[in-house]
Parts: sequence; structure tokens; C-alpha cells
Amino acid sequence: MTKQFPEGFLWGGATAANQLEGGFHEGGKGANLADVLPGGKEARLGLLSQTGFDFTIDESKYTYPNHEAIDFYHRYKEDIALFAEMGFKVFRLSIAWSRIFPNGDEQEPNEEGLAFYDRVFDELHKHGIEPLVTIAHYETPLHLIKEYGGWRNRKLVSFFERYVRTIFTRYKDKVKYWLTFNEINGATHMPLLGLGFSPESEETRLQDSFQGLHHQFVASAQAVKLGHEIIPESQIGCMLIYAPVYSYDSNPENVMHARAESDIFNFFCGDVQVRGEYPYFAKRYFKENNIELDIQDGDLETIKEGTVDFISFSYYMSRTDKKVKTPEEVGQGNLVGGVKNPFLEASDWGWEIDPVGLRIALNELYGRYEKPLMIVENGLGAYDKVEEDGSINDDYRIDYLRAHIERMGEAIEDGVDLIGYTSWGCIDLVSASSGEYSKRYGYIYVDKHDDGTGTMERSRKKSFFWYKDVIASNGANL
Ligand code: BGP
Repeated sequence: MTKQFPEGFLWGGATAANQLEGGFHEGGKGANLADVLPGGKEARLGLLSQTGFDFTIDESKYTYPNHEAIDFYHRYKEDIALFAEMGFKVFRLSIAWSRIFPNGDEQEPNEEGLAFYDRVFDELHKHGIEPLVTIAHYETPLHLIKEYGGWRNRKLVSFFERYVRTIFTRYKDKVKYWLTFNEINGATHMPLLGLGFSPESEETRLQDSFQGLHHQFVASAQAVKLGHEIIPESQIGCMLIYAPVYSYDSNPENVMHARAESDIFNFFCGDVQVRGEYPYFAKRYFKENNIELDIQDGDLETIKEGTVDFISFSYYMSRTDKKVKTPEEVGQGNLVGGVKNPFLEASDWGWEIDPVGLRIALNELYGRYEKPLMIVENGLGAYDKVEEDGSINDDYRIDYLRAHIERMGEAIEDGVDLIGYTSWGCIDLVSASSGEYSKRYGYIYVDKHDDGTGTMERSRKKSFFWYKDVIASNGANL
């Protein structure tokens, strides 16, 4: 492809505080959810989906890689300089709520935490990089989880309001692009991550998740309204995990099922946050699943008034759906469920690689909402090998990214208004779902390993130079 992307296209990379910063006890920070999640695929994935999660830190049993992460807390200057060297226009990071309000429910913020992000934003601006800030990225303050039961509890709406008011006011001259809740629609799959509670039983999972989501919808809409008041030029988006749902075959029963799955997984949250109302299909879904929401006076008005300016989403995979699975097909699908797609290869973690699915996702989202779109996560988690001369030849990562960026170009040709792309884990960091260092996404290698060893030294992978050229040519050189 020799075509350039639209002028001003926001190329960059994405991260989250808990997977990046470390310094988990420094600067007055309180513990948050990620601090109690153990490292290691088996331990973490199992715990994320279980009911009745134990929120204590047990170092005799588990390791906790997020405590140290990749030490961005101390090394942000060096890391931002490397992002600048690649030519980043934008850098996505999250603010750790518990750095600002260590317990989440205090009246007054923690000045040291606020000052840390001041320094980070200043450093980014020094290099001409625009920050894109996620307000909540799987890091609910632990106290809010233990004391209040996470987002099931309505009180979090007002604690969140205090938090967003504080950060909007503080950073109003430094941050223009904001996202409210990371992958908000992932909540029903893994309520622990997004909603900060572990369901008591499978029976209460849906009821509690949708109630928690309702609270987040109100909190998000309030944040949008507040943000527009405090920072008139701000652009505030929602953030979805998007996986187009394919029907396994042309059996109309399967096609209808796939459509309904897509509605509830991909569109439910977007419809509320972009259109400002619960979608038409919610009523029947709630009825059939015995979900009864506590919606208070004024909530629906708030949701209507606080619709987002743009839609951001993560894209890693599609999902292939079948209404009735054979016993062999159960558990053969992706992270997001479904059945195995015979046309797709999968990553070492079983995530199916589907660049065309990204073009489909872009068209589906734009076709439904006609609002600007930003891809704020995409990438390949892979094992990297450091050669004797220190080089890291991650051609597999380049191939993955190239194929996806090509389809973004196609979608733009299709007429989609795509404004930016921040690939996930632009610098190696701790994996969210498996708590591993060895699942690497970065252009920048970090010498840190699952067994806790490593110097934390940073080095440039082959993809670093490739991405630099992509950005310099505005997408023409792939
Ligand atoms: C998304 C999360 C990120 C991130 C990414 C990759 O779901 O928003 O926090 O980590 O997925 O997932 P993983 O780290 O599990 O490979």
C-alpha cells in the first residue's frame, strides 16, 4: 500500500497504569485490584473467572508482577523519549485512581499522586505527544471493592465523580482526550476486572453485572458532562472490547443467534453510551435472564445528556458463534467464547488472528453510530527471543500489525472516520489476563521475566524501526 492515512492521524501506543507503573506503595498510592491479582497464566485466568475471589495478598502462594510492573513510575522519562523517537503523536495511559484517592472514598486527593501525572504529561508535551487518558482501567481501589462491593454499589458513582472532577480540574490544560471505562462491555464476562467484584454465585452474575454496568453508565455520562464543562475542548470517548461475531454457517438459527450475541456483547454498552439510551433488545434480554435494574430518578436523563464524542475500542479477535455446540466444540473458541474458526490461525495464547475482522468491526461500528472511531488497542502477544547480538527480530509482530493496518486503510476507503491507532503494549508490560511478562506486545523490549529476574533494561525490537517508518510515512510504508 502506498496510500497515506488522513492528515493528523493519531499514531501511537497504549498502556495502563497497573500493567506499567509499578511503585505500588510509592507516592502515597493505595492498593487496587491489580495489586491482588497473582502472576502466571494458570493462577490468574482461573481466578479471574471464579466466584468468591479472595482479595488478600498471599506472597507465600503467588507472585504479584503488577507491584513492580516495568517500573515506568521511575523510568517514564526514558520510555517517553523512546516513544518520541518512534514519532508517537499520542500515548494512551491510565491514571491509577488509587494514586489520586488511595482508598477511593476520601474527601481530599493525594497531592503526590497528582504531581506524578503532572510530570508524565509535561514530559509527553515536551516531546509533542498528546496524552490519551483512560480514567478507569481494571484498577478499582481495593478499599472500594472490600468495603463497598465494587460497582454493584451505587456509592461508587459519587466517589468516581469526585475523582473525575479532581483530575479534569487538575489536568485541564494538559489532557484533551479521555476515555471513561476500559472495555466496559467485558464486564459480564469478567466482572472482577471491570466492575471490581467477584460474583457470589453463577446465579447472581448477570443481575449484579448489569446493575454494576448501569452505575458505570451513569458515572460515565456524568464524567462526559463534567469534562465538557471543565475542559470545553475535550474529546471524551467510550471504550469497548469489540469482536465481530460470525455465524458458524448459514443455518438461519445460527445466524440469528450470532446476531443476538453481537447485540448483547458488542452493541449494548455502545448504544447506551453513544445513543444515550438502553437499546430496544434490552427489555427482552433482561426479562429472559431475570435481570431487574434499580434505575433511580434522573439516571436516564443523565445518560441521555452525557453521550460520548467518539468511540474507542480494542480489537484482538473475532468470534465464531454456533447456537448448539457439540461436546468437542465446547471450550475450543477464543477468549471471548464461541467455537474455533477453521479459516483463522491463532496466537500462542489461542487468540484467533483476523485482520479482515478489524475492517468488519470498523464498518459495523461506524455504520451504527457514525461517530469518529479510534482503535486504542490491537496487537500480538508473543514470546520474543533476544539474539546473541542483542537484536530481537519480531517479524511475526510486524506481519500482524501490517495486516491490521492495511485493513484500517481499507476501512477508511470504505468511508469510515477513523482518527487514531494506539497499538497495545507499545512497550512490553504485564499481561492483564495472564499476569505474565513473557506475553509481549512491545516495540520496546523490557528485560524482565516471569521468574522475577531481569535488569528492566529497555531495547529496540525490529518492529520499533518498522513502526517508526509507518508513522513517518503516515501509513504509506507498511
Ligand atoms: C485488554 C486490556 C489490556 C490488555 C490487553 C491484552 O483486554 O484492556 O489491559 O492487557 O487486553 O490482553 P493480555 O494482556 O491479557 O494479553
